[in-house]
Amino acid sequence: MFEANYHESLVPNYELPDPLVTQDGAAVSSSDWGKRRAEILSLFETHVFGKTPDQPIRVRTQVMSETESLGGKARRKEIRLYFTDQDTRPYLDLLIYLPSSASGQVPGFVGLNFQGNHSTTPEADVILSDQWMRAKGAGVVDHQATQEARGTSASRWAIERIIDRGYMVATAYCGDLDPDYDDGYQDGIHPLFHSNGAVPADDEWGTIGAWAWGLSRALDYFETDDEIDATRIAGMGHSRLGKTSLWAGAQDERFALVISNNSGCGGAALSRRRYGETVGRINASFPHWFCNNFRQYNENEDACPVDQHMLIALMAPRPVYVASAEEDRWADPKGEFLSAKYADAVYRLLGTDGLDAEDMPPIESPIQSRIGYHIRSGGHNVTDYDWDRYMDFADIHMR
Ligand code: GTR
Repeated sequence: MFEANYHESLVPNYELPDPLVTQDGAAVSSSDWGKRRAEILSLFETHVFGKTPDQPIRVRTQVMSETESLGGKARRKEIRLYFTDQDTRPYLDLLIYLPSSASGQVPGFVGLNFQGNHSTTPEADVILSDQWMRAKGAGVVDHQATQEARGTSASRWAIERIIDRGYMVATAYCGDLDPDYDDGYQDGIHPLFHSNGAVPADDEWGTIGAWAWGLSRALDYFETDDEIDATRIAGMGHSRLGKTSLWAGAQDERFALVISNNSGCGGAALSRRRYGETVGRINASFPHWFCNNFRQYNENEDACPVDQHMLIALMAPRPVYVASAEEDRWADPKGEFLSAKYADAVYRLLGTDGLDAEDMPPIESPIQSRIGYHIRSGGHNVTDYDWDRYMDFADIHMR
């Protein structure tokens, strides 16, 4: 039986791979960073998340709705992205709120949600997802959303606060891309790339890879919408979807800013610390999230050629924000902080500031240098406090 370690004294000694030394042992200068970056990205593809196919998919869009919202402060749009020539699944429904006051193209935030777009807002006319839902409760019966599911995740989506600060916010249901269960990749978007029941190879993408692919398709859409400034988009995600926003931002440098909210193991937390959730445990509970090769590092973290500080470093020199919660020990807040800290050297090499902190800051004392970090009180969640800090950070680094 797995028992998580929550004692700092029982964190084993470990040595982290150096993002600034190549696999051949050569020191990396700023002019070599591009090459080293490609090497690290390829290591994450092969050993952690799996390669994303580069076969292009023609995406068709359909405006499903467009209306005033929030008492006229916002305009709301629902845009469906079809990935085949048929009007059938898989497709991705983007729910977009734009500030009415905006003149010109607006910057903003995009992130996937856990429970369907209808869960992020109480507005009764948003499309109620008929897609499979993992969670039980919160208006979900037999894995299907009911009307009672409307707004059940609204506290995690500070839509009105975001609009009030002049940003766009867009979200989509992760299950539109790949339902969150281990089905051998026979639904969602995987079959578009692996036909006739074929499965991804050991170094090819799993579910997180599919979700990250979808965030890039949202960005493709923003590039075609002249109300949105696609060059100033922050990719944001919580928990498994924070692992996803990091992986999307690592692969797709069009994301101007990347936010990891309580992303934990396989996200911002250092795997070698083996504090809270571990690689072995996550691969056992969620065998479909990462590539099969990642299982080689179950109880064998030191053998992995990367650790998660190198995922943060793949954002450099773009602004990146890592957020933890005090009671979220499963996600290892200190391990999340240390990833941010050990990515700092790459930012400095590239001539920007990195993380302006040696040690973990106290609760609710955000650091807003080019690498941002905060730990707030409370548990595993996304709160207004988190969103307010992300907007402060975006004001500094993306406006
Ligand atoms: C947990 C999982 C975490 C985290 C979380 C979530 O069960 O162990 O890695 O992703 O779910 O997504 O809320």
